[in-house]
Parts: sequence; C-alpha cells; structure tokens
Amino acid sequence: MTARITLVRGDITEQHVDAIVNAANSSLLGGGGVDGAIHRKGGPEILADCRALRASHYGKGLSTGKAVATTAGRLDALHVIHTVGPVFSKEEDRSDLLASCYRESLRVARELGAESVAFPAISTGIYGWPMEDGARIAIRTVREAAIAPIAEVRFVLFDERAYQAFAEQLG
Ligand code: AR6
Repeated sequence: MTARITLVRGDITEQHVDAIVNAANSSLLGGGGVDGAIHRKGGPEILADCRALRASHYGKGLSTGKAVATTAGRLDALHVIHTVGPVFSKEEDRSDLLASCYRESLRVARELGAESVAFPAISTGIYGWPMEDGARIAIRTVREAAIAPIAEVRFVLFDERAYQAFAEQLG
C-alpha cells in the first residue's frame, strides 16, 4: 500500500503529524527559513539533540541528501527528521541529491514507525531550486518511496505559488 499524498498551504511548524521534515543544513545547528521556524517553535530540546548528533556519529555534519531524526520538542509531532537539500546549480544536475532527501527522510520515518509525515518544499527557498522542478522531483520520489507504515505524506506549502506547483504535479 502506498501512502496518500496531501497538500496544504500553511506553516509546517503547525502540523500535527508523527514526523516533520526540516530543510536543514549540514551543520544541523539551525538557520533561516523552515529550519529557523522549527527551532524557534520546537524549542531548545531539538538543538540539544542536534548538538549530541554532532558530538557522536555526525562529527562532520550531515551530508547533502541524507536524513537523521531528533525529538520534536514542543512541536505537535513526535519527531523532526532533518535533511540537507542541495543548493541549486545551473552547471551541475543535483536532482538525485534532492530526490535522495525525500527518499532518505521517508526511510528514517519508516524506521521510526511514523504513519504521517509532513514535508516542506526542500531546497526551494534559500537554496534556490526552481519551484516547479522541485515539486516534480518531490512528488515523483514520494510516490515511489512512501510505503507502509507511512499512510500519509503531507506537503506543507508556504505560499500559493508553491501550492499550485505541487497541485500541478499531483494531477
Ligand atoms: N512552513 C512551510 N514552508 C516554509 C516555511 C514554513 N514555516 N518557511 C519557509 N518555507 P528554506 P532550503 C518554504 O529556505 O531552500 C536554512 O537556513 C520556503 O518558502 O527553508 O532547503 C537552512 O539552515 C521554501 O519554499 O529551505 C539551510 O541553510 C521552502 O519552505 C537552508 O535554509 C524551503 O525553504 C536550506 O534552504
């Protein structure tokens, strides 16, 4: 059984799901955009977990395309799954790395037994990925990789343009 894919326009930090995916950077120590919002609203426990990861298995940080989980702190979720999207490049095709973010995040979610997962449009903000292409890669990869126990994958889109781009790909 593959998961239901849903789209909502809104703020990812307000979702009630088992796992919220963070568009992080390799330091795992916070930033702007979704990352800033998650740490602000989730509180210091998330950063404490991230620091512990840096002090153990992730001494050099998290590589692009990979994913790792922490507590969700005060968010209305059980876990935050941090993934590092690629910075968009006109010279080099990094689509596989963007697809890997979705695939790896879903793999971690399955390992945690998560049934519902909320994603932002990874890399389409500060990292500059064109929204239409980011939506195409996101929907295609999630369609392939969202399997039991995951029952719902929710894309949380911040503005109307992002929502429309994802709606177009979902068909
Ligand atoms: N809820 C849902 N979507 C959001 C929210 C929110 N609260 N805030 C922004 N977006 P970005 P990236 C949208 O920049 O491109 C950070 O500094 C936003 O409009 O958060 O992967 C990290 O630490 C855009 O469409 O992530 C990294 O350094 C999408 O979410 C870097 O930014 C992703 O935008 C990662 O850049």
